[in-house]
This record gives sequence, structure tokens and C-alpha cells, in this order.
Amino acid sequence: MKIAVYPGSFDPVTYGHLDIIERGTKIFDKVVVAILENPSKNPLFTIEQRKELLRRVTEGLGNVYVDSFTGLLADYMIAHKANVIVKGLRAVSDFEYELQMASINKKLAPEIETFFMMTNNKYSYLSSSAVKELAKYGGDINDLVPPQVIDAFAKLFTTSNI
Ligand code: COD
Repeated sequence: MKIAVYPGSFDPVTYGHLDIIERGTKIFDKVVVAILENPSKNPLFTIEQRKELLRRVTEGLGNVYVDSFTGLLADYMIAHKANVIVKGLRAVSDFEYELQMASINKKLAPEIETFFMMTNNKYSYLSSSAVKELAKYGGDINDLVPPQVIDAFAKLFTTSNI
């Protein structure tokens, strides 16, 4: 069974992420979307909110599982008997970072492969950071994130006055 892990921050999930997940489900038997709980980052959405959003936007896809992890991705992969890391590539800047990550992961766990998928041209400019900035200043994000994420922003902004 080919188990792929798609790791990220997903703060929040965008249509760019979703496109990679959907395409991944056609290639692998199981796609685990693994959210890194990174204590050195200051996310806008909590880990539970990000998990819940990912679960809701992928519920129509039968072979997707949402999880979170701490520490090294290679350790998570080994613990879950997963053999492929899926990554999305947008620009050359992504490539430089991802080459370094793939090389480190190869060193830590030589049996694990990193599988790169080029971004869909429609979403090549799209990032969670850009979405957060747009949402904060009232920009239109309807074409960038699923409706569940728009609702989550609305809730967050009404409760926290950000
Ligand atoms: N189109 C296509 N792909 C996209 C798009 C888009 N519009 N937007 C994002 N992506 C891809 C990214 O390139 C990435 O592959 C993935 O989706 C997730 O993106 P983000 O922004 O949610 O997540 P990142 O980049 O912050 O995630 C970084 C990781 C958590 C994957 C990374 O830090 C990691 O693996 N950390 C674990 C610690 C570890 O093992 N470190 C190794 C030794 S240093």
C-alpha cells in the first residue's frame, strides 16, 4: 500500500493545498495530511481549528486522513509506515527550500522518497500568508480558500477583534 504524507502548516488550508491533496488521492492509496505543531511559529488558527477545517474540506475524498505531528517529519513517517512525502512546488524559492528538506529527510530515512507536484497554474501565487493578509484587511479571498475557511476567518475576527 502506497501511503503518502502531505505535511505543512495549513494556516489555513487554501485551494492550492486542496488541489495537491486531490491530485495526490489519484496517485496514492492513502494521503495523510499532517499538520506540523511548531512551537516556534505563531499560527493564526489553532491546531484543532486547522485539523477541523482540513477534515471538512476533504470529507468528500475517501482516502484522505488528517493528523498532526510534532518533531521530525522523518520520525513521523517511520512511525506510520509511510513511504512518500508529497510536496507542492510553486516558485524557484520553494524549490531551494524543498531541495534542502528532501535531502535532510533522505539522510534521516533513505527509504523515504519526496514526491514533488507542480502547482496548478491557477494557484501558483497562492499562499496561506497572502490569504491571512488579505483577510485581515478585507480583501476578497473567495477564489482562494473554501467557504469553510471564509467562515472560520469571520468567526475569528468577530471574537478576537484582529
Ligand atoms: N500550490 C501548490 N503547493 C502549495 C501551494 C500552492 N498554491 N501552497 C502551498 N503549497 C505547498 C507547499 O510548497 C508545501 O509543500 C505544502 O503545500 C504545505 O505548505 P504550508 O505553507 O502550509 O506549510 P509549510 O511550508 O510551512 O510546511 C513546512 C513543513 C511543516 C512541511 C516543514 O517545516 C517540515 O517538514 N517540518 C518538520 C520538521 C522536520 O522534519 N524538519 C527537517 C529537518 S530541518
